[in-house]
Amino acid sequence: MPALHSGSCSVYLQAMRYLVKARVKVGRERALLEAIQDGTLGRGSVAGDEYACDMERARLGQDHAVHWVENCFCATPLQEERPYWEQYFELLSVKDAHNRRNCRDWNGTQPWACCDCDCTKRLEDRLRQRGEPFLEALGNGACPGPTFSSNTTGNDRATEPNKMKTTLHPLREEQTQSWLPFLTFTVLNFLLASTLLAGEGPTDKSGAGAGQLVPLELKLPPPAFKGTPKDMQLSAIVEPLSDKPRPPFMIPPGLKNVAPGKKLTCSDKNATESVLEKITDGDKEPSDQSIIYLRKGTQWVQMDLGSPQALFAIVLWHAHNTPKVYHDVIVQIADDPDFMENVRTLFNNDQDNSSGRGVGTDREFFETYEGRLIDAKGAKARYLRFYSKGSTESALNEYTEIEVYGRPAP
Ligand SMILES: [Ca+2]
Ligand SMILES: [Ca+2]
Repeated sequence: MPALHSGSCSVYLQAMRYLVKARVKVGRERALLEAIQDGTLGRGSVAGDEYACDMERARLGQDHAVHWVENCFCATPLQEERPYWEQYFELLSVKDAHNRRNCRDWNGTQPWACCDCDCTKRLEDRLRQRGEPFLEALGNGACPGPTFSSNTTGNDRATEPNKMKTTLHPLREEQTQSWLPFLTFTVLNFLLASTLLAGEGPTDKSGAGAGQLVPLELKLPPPAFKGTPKDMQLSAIVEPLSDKPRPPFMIPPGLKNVAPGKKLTCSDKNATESVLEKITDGDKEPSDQSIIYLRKGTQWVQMDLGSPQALFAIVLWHAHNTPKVYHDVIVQIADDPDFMENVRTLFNNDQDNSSGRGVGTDREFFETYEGRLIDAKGAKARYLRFYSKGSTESALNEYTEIEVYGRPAP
């Protein structure tokens, strides 16, 4: 049985397969390509790497629209996926593509088969014969091509979502050109290389290759405890506490902690500016004077870096005075202070979505003197938000220090 979408999908249904028709938003082609290459497309969504898979299979039609088949477990078509797609696409139509007669899930032969059933394959085979591979067109700057010509203005396109069709017209047949397979190979190789690099550490988009990375050096406070109490009741999502130091984390050379002096705000209005300043004052000691306390429930601290920065590593200390595990630790970045634009999730261990920011897939962890290191993979943002919802020790929220390693984004 596949992993269920939950959280933002309020009702679970059998997997539905949709034929999606979309158009890349004006001026978003490069951002989309970068998001596919650096693996940030759909980041934060429970649908995981489905987005990249969908893009690999997507076809660009003669109508300059992009077509793909997508699985979704939500009650409302693409309820979970829509906000992620809409960062780059205008969704022109989303049509139920399920062949109930042939699908092993719907005809009862095999539950949950529709992620991988014959009718999906047949539909995708048919789609593969039409148009051209979307990734190639995108990589060549050939997408969406003539759509951007004078006969379609940006204003025209902006109104198209309101005219969303309820049925999908058959895709037009188009001859596949002989050079396309080579380009597919090139683009896929590039994607594979990006994926491998991302797995090894942050992606330095400015040109520094993996060989030029250096270990992140942190000034760490002394450990305040060793091991964890044997009688502590922990949920299965908590990582066991390691007794070994954290392995080196590689970053591009010359990065600085850009957090000190940056403007901090907070969901807890009792936390004054002078209190919040302690989060970036360099003091990471496990003493009461070094820790600030925020109200109970889900609370956040927000950092405004003043200008967009390429972020590579974030290190977070809630409080490491005693062995404890914080709940609903979520780190998001955005382009605006209200977290409406280009919101991306770098870390989320709220696996039951009790803080309402989406279902996290990361694990809970013990607070230690080393702090929690979060790989930001070179993502660009000006605003960061740090959520938490109390700990195994208390319903209150604590912060000791946050460090953000990055550099001005070009
Ligand atoms: Ca501090
Ligand atoms: Ca939770």
